[in-house]
Amino acid sequence: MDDLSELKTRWLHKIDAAADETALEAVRVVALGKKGEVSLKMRELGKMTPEERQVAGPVLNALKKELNDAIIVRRKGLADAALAARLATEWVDVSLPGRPRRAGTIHPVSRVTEEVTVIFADMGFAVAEGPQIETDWYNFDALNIAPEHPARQEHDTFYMKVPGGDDHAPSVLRTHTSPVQVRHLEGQGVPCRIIAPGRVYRADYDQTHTPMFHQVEGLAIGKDVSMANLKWTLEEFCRAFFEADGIGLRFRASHFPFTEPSAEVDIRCSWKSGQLRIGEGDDWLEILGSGMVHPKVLAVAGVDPDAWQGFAFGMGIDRLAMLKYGIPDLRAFFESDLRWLRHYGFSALNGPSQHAGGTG
Ligand code: 2NM
Repeated sequence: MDDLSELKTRWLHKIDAAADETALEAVRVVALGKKGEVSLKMRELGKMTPEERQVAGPVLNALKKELNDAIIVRRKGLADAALAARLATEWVDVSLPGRPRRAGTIHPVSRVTEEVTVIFADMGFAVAEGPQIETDWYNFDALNIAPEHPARQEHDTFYMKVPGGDDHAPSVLRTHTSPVQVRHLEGQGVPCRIIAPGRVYRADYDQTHTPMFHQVEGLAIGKDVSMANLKWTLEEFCRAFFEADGIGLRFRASHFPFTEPSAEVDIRCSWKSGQLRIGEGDDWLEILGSGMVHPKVLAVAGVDPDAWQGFAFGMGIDRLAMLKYGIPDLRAFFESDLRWLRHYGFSALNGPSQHAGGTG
């Protein structure tokens, strides 16, 4: 059995020399596989005498087992070494800071719309919406703005060409969100307490005007909703929005076709070294228009003006944003300049609905 001893030494050496698991498997196939060297030796047992076989059989079996065991040990060693090598090169430092990814920001108009919505929601106002392309009837006539009324020109209305023939009501881009409120009265009736925030359009462009801007209007109708309720509501709103308790407001008689009486509201402010401060000082800044809804407007919307009354108001969301957050040029609001958006934008993780806790 000397040749078996040589064979064993040779294969043990090859097993030891296998550089990786693939090489080791190749060695196993050539040594112990079906047509492997050891298997061929096993086959020779068949040609032996029983006596010879009784000696050679156990020796061959022992050899086969020894080589198999050596392969298992070697395989485990190679696998451990391979894992150790991967661990040494592929390790990840999970304590490293992540790659910075720039988060987007909430536009000041969106932010202020949310702030205003939250404040009025606390006072029981729901949000109403309507189309941005309106008929001139909803945008003007229903609001007591007659065809020859100068407001139609003052508003610098965008007229729309829409298919439908000559008897089709002219369409306009809404110049205010009041039509939303007329539609709401028609559809939902009274009593009501709503705000209508949204885009409005007027052909005007300079540092304080863009052809598209944002308004929020409010409407409260009840059996005995009064000018006093209007005054409290707007004072409460300004206190909450500008985060100043002793905020000074001035109600100045004015005129709108859709309200009677009408009042414009100024907020106290000061200009110190070019810095605008809201709420205190000796100057006044106009921030909104308001009044008691005109009986004609109620009647047109199907509400009996002898039984119901209420107030309405309107203000510019973009203008509120400029005042509260010190943004100088309205035009930049809609230029989508990323540096501007990053500078004046808000974190999405810091919404105004948590405003009870502070500045949001
Ligand atoms: C303003 C000023 C005063 C107003 C009126 C109505 C409606 F539809 F009820 F008649 N909505 N909004 C209104 C009143 C708007 O904006 C400066």
